[in-house]
Amino acid sequence: MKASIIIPVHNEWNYFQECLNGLQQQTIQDFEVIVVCDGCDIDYAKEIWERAGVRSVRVRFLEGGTGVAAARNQGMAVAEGEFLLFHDCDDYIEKEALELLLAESENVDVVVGTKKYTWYGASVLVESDSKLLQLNQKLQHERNTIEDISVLGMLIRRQYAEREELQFDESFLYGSDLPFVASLMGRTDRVESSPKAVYWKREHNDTINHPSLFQRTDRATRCREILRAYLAAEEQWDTPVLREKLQVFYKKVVEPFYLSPESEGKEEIFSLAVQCRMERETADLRRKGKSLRRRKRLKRLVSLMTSRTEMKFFLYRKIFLKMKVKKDWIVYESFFGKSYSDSPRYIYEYLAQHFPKEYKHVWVMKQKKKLPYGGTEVKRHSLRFLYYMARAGYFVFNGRQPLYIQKREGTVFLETWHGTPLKKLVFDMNEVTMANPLYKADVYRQSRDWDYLIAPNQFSADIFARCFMFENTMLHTGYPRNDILHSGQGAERIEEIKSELGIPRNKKVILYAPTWRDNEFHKSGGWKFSLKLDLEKMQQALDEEYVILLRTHYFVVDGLDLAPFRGFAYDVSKYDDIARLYLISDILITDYSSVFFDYANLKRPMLFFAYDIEKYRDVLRGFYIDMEKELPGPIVHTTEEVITKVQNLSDVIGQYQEKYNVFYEKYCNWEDGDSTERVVQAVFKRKA
Ligand code: C2G
Repeated sequence: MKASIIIPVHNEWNYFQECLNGLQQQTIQDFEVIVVCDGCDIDYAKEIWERAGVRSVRVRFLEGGTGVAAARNQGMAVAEGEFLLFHDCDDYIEKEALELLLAESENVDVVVGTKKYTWYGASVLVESDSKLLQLNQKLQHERNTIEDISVLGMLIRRQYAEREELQFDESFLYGSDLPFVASLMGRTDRVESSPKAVYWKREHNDTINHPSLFQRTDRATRCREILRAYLAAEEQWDTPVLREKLQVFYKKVVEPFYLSPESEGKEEIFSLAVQCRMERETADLRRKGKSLRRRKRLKRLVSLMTSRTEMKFFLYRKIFLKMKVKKDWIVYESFFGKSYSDSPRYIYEYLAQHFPKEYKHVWVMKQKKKLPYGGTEVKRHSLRFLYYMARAGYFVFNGRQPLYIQKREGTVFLETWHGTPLKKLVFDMNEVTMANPLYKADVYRQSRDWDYLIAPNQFSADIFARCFMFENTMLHTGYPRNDILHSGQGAERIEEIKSELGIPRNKKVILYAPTWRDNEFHKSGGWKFSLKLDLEKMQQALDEEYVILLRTHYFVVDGLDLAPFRGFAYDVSKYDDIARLYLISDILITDYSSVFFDYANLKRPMLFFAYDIEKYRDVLRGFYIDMEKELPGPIVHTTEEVITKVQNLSDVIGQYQEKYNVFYEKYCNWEDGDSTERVVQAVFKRKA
């Protein structure tokens, strides 16, 4: 048998299946697998193994081991393969990895492959575009310290390891790889490399529930372990590489640790650094420490005087947050200030109409706008924004607040959110393919501040509680934003909106409102959108009877050039409130946007132009519902299909009548035109 693959498992199942899939796909299957359960449920490990279907190889499950080092030693003790390969249970290897390593193994003791870091599973990296690959690359450049030296991705001749009695030092929590690799490399010249054999080391995107060992190790422990590991390693391996990488580690990790206010363990770390012959650097740091800190303070002072941003945040922290909270001030924000819309708008209008004198209303708005009822406007992140955010008694937001906001004791946060979830959210997401791989940890921090969260239906209430790990008050009220769909369908209102938009009154209206794609973003910020509907064909076929309104998602910054389709296609992306567009539309075309849950309140026909459904569902997000089964309208993939369905609308309506009724019952039955009132009564009790 060519190889023994040793996998310690420590109750961390998130990526284990993927790890086993990687093994199952190896182009050479002449290996055994030794799974060492380090305090984990061995039966569950066996179950996942069965599921992965790694049929052609022998597997053994061992119980015991405390810590990675002990588990690996245990695995080594029973290994029977000619070579050893250590593999963590949350990583995966490319399918030729073993074959490529073995190809270089004749007459050598160690074959070194390539270890790369990734935030994504194999399917995402293969399928997705260059953006994710760029993010991966960036991460690799950020590393390259001595911490990075590890046994992962190496093929080791078992006889050699046994002859040299190589063992992982079990006194380490985190740093046992370094001395092990040093002994391995220091005692033989018979080393080859196989750069194309790739081992993917996986970063965990859920640092709240499933942090990796690296992510949960604090800086003091990191410093202590790695310096101690260096001491053990330099005795074994005479190479300048160790020293160079130690210097990088010192600069990147030890120095910032020393300069940070965390105080525990600094002396111990300094004395370890001195033992590592970093006396000069340590003396420098000690000497400079005080002056460095003074200089840092001075620098802060200068930037306070010269930078408006610094000054703004200084005032926020030191002055505004110390002023009294005003119970009757309310700050509203909808889609990050991009529009005056959604549930915050309707809550505002209700409060302004019913309690005209009792509140001061402040709206976060990106562009200047004349607000009804005399609300005050502020720009997101501006000084005035910080002032009101420090003092308001209520926040009514439909999205996430900036991370720097500190909610005061006595402030009530009403989070309205902005849609019934179709696409998986936060802690329900498996892969995080958006620009920020640590999105889950950020949302977790933000949602700790939410006191109330509005659910449009029971389905959402269940999901929100789980996906946000939300434990405060869920409001089972329906969305205030949809009240207008029950009360505002009068012909007059429709005429009014049509003339506001300059659309002919004698034509029927198609509204096309797609969502955004997580991975299609610009480097400079904002998301991309490319129109896949062929407007020329649409115009030719439908111009007589219809006009089409195109509305991109609020994240999208790419403009639409509709000049050639004047009189037929209208760009309504900047129009404040989509609910008013629903009211004038005869058909909705969308994809994976939550807009269809709201539109269903009108019981009007819908088409789902889901040209990239496989990628969206299987790679980017994953869905909560089975689209094919539940949607109250047909899924179409081409412009031709869209046209045919529009031309045969009465057939579509007939075919989907039953599904529509079921859908309506499940997602719209809380919404009856009085959601706003219910929300206000629950949250603004003191006044209402
Ligand atoms: N929206 C819009 N125009 C679009 C798409 C969306 O005005 N072309 C508005 C709608 O009010 C919609 C909301 O933005 O309900 C959310 O948009 P989604 O496309 O569903 O996407 P996202 O912002 O990712 O929110 O639980 C809901 C999810 O969070 C989805």
